[in-house]
Amino acid sequence: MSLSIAEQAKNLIEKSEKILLVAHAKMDGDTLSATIAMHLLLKSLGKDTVVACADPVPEEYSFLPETDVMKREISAGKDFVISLDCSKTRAQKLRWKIEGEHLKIFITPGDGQFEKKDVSFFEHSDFDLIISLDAADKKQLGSIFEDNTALFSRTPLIVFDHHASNPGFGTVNIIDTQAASTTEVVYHFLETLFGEKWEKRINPDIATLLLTGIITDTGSFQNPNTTPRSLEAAADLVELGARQQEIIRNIYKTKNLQTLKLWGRVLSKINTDPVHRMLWSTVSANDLIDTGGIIEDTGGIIDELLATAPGMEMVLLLKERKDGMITVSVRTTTALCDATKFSAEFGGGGHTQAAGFKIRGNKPFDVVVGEVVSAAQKFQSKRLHLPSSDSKNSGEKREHKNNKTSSIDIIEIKKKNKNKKNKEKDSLPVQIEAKPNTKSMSVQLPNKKKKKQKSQSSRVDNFSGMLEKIMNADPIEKIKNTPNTPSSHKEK
Ligand SMILES: [Mn+2]
Repeated sequence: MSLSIAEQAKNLIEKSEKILLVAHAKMDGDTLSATIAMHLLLKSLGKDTVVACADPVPEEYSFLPETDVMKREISAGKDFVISLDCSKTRAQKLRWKIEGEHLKIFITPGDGQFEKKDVSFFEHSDFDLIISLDAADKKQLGSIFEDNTALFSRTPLIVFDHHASNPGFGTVNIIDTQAASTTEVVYHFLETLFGEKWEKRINPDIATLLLTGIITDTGSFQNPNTTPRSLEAAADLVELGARQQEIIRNIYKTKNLQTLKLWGRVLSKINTDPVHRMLWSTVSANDLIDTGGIIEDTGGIIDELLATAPGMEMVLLLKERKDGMITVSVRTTTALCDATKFSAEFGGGGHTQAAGFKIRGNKPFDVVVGEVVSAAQKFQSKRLHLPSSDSKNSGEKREHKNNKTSSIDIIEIKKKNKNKKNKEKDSLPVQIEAKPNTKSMSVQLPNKKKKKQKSQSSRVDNFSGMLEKIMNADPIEKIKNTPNTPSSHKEK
């Protein structure tokens, strides 16, 4: 971040009174905490702020301070202001009426008389400045941008972001692609904003918010975007009073029943292709309906898939939204496998090891899944210099994933740390391990149909009682026995 750009942003903030702060739609921990932290920081400078996001605050983040300031829509308009100088004459009474096409305003003086020269006019825009946090382009701001395009075109915009695909859509762009999160970008900006004693401006609430973005965007420091600089920032924030345990407890250790069911469903649908070193799973609209989960619940699943992907380079999670839009999250375990390059084939973007794209769902979800997986296989074939016939075959076989899966053997699901007491059983420490030499791995969660395997799945005893109960009640079983099986479940 060049100092001059940061200085420009500081100047814009200093001369603005009313500032609109916008988080990107489908809010995540980073955009939410960056936006609320900025709100608190600007409030401490005496600024009037409005904080908005097209989508609601996900439940797991409701523990964060001041999340109730977040508005779903804003009222932006250009007011015409009539100003009356009352320094010589006091205004006692004000009334107005509309006569024909005219609005007439009557001001009764307390004493003396008003003159023409006491009246002046000006336009008052709702906002002097807009600040976008963690959005890679304007479209990601969703309805906040779409419903207020005029406001966006007439108001200066500061963009804080860390996405490499960000074209710099602001008047001033503070985009640091090396930062793990937008909160990290904001953190590094504070020295410019507040000067020498900047650390004094960070109270425990602001520190907690800034740390939340770093923790959620690095998957709790597990993702490859974790850098010495982000670790350093995190350490500083803890020193400044960030409540790290509260963040971990609320985001990673609290999952409601629906979320657990949904995660179980997604983890049970893992497909692997060791030849192309890739792993993928899907969340269909039916998965959401059947489990009662919401699309926001799937946020951390991709990280869970990454953690369960030994030897895999590319991890895909394909989600079918209710409106038919299909979103694809792409993660890679090595920078050699560029997730942005693959996502760009579908018009998406992001970071080298964490990117994504969207597909308008004109085709059935299964077909799109097949096409994306096939494209990923081709991408990997080319990169790994695999014989071309190989990718062709895999591509053709893709619609029969199960045929390709040589065996369904492993099902080792256990608590990450079984010695820990039940305290942690609300967390989702699902670990799925592949047996060595297993060519393909498909994970089956235990259910009644698999009762014969009970002795084998007695390993599941390691699992917390709660999760076991949930899995026994997993609606997958019911669906399997229903004649009208939704197509998205047939792939099992
Ligand atoms: Mn982010």
